[in-house]
Amino acid sequence: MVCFDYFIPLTSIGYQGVRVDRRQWLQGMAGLTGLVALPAWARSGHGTDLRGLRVLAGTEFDLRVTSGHTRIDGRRGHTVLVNGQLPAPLLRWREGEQVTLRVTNALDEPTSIHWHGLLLPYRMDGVPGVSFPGIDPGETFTYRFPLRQAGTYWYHSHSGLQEQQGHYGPIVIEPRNGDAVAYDRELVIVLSDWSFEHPHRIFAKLKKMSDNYNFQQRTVGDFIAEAAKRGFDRAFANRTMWGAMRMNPTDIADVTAATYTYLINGHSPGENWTGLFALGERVRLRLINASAMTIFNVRIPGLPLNVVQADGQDVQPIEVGELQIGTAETFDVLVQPTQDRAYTLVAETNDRSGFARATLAPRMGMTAPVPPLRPRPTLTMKDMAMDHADRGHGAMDTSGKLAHSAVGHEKMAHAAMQHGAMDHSKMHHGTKGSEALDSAAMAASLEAPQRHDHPKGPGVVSLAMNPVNRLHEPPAGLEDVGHRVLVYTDLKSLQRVPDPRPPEREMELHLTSNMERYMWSFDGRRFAEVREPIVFRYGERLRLGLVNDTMMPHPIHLHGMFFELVTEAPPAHRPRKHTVVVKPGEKMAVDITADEPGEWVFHCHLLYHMHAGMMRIVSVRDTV
Ligand SMILES: [Cu+2]
Repeated sequence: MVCFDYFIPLTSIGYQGVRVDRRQWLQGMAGLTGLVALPAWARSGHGTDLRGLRVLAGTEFDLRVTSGHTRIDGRRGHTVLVNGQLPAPLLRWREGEQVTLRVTNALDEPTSIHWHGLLLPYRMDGVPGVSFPGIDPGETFTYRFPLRQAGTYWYHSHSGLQEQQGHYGPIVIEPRNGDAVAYDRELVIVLSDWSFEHPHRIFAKLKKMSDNYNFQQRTVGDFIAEAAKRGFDRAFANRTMWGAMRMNPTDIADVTAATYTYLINGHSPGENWTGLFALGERVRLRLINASAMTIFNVRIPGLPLNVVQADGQDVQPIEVGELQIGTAETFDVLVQPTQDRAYTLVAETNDRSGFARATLAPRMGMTAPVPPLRPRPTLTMKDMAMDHADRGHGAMDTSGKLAHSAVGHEKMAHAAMQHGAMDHSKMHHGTKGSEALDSAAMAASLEAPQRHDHPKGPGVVSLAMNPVNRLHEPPAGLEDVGHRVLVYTDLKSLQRVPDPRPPEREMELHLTSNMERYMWSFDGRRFAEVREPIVFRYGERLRLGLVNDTMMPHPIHLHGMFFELVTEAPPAHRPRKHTVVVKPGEKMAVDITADEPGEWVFHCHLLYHMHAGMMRIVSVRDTV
């Protein structure tokens, strides 16, 4: 289904409402070489600075990385810019072409660009020290690679913490053989998190006190409310349990609205970036989460979201009222506004400390109500992989017995959580015969216990005792929102995946942490402590198990290759992704075809988790 009535919404001043036929536009682009600047696609209520999306199209590009200042909500902040833009320019490419990008570093520190989600020779992947040396100040590095795929992607610095300061931009690659999705207009929506604090300062604060930015600790008032709802005993038991484990059930996000302003296309909620539509149009929103640390829940009150693509890959359309977009993920959704009114796109952070906001409207200057932040979610026993019952909503609500048992076995929980020394056999003995052993737990205890063969030590404070697959569960806080929420098991590849073979080999990797010391790692070892890479044999089909021993969700990203989420979907139609959010206490698996030789990084896409050590090298080679 090829859609030729597509047009480019040139909504900047002087171009508003101009329709451009897609073929004309593409022909126009084909004739241009070098740097092509089109008018911004978008504008904000404030207009005129360096923010918003500027499009660069063609096959040759010059990108210049500079440091600068920009005003957000009237306050001046220090930024890292590409061609003077925040976000970096929207790169518009065409599948099958070869692109050349000369990236010049005008910073006084090294920089780099990583092309997130793109299949390319590893020397072009842009990770300093792994795939290339990085780009020193004053130097130009030329990236050159063929475009072997289509879809929505993005790019960002892989040097230091530059990404937090604005060094990220969107990529749209037009399919060579027509789009599977028919639409009339597209709007690219880049979500990000901005801080006036320097990222090194944020990191230093997190090291000192990991819940530094958590201003949402529970209060006496919360306790009274909980006691009124569930009874004093259960409320008290719940408190005591969390206290005994020295953990905080409101610890959903490390960095919050206490320091962040959440941006859409570089604009704060108050600046209200606005995208235009004409009534009845099918509008394709290309949602990109380019934030450093933030997972967003996205909805447009009054408009269902028809999800058509995930991480650049077409999926069988699925209509939802809301979706969660993890850091570094992309989702394309179709919406079709039929009323002559404005709609608010609200991207609430998963801890509900703040939100990003934009407006879709038939005319500039219109607004719609912004829904208030919903109550924040709290962690459950399931997030600690301690809930044996397959609960529907909120472990504590349906398994009070477990709460009591955890309190009763305070020492055990304390030992396991604080020192990480306790192994599973002990854990199972500890609970056996206690009043906590309900039938579900009994069933669980008959299964093989979760193995933890990795080193433990100070970097491993918690072990997932009974991790479960949670791909079918809505993310925390979206269990009871009254509309359908996208879950990973909803995603089914539209096209057949290139390699649906069953895996020949399995391996398992644990996501580990000591949150209090802000240590994040894989298998208990930080990146700096690991010499040897994870080896994939070239051409092999591999199942990689991911066990989240921590109480936070981690968006896990593999460079250079897609993987398929192992779901109930037929193997040929499992979703192909470059990034997957692994929930707390979750055990899940992805299948990988190791057909891209070279050295690739594999890491958590929460910037400060990666920086703290949650990263590994994957080496795809002929010999092991
Ligand atoms: Cu992480």
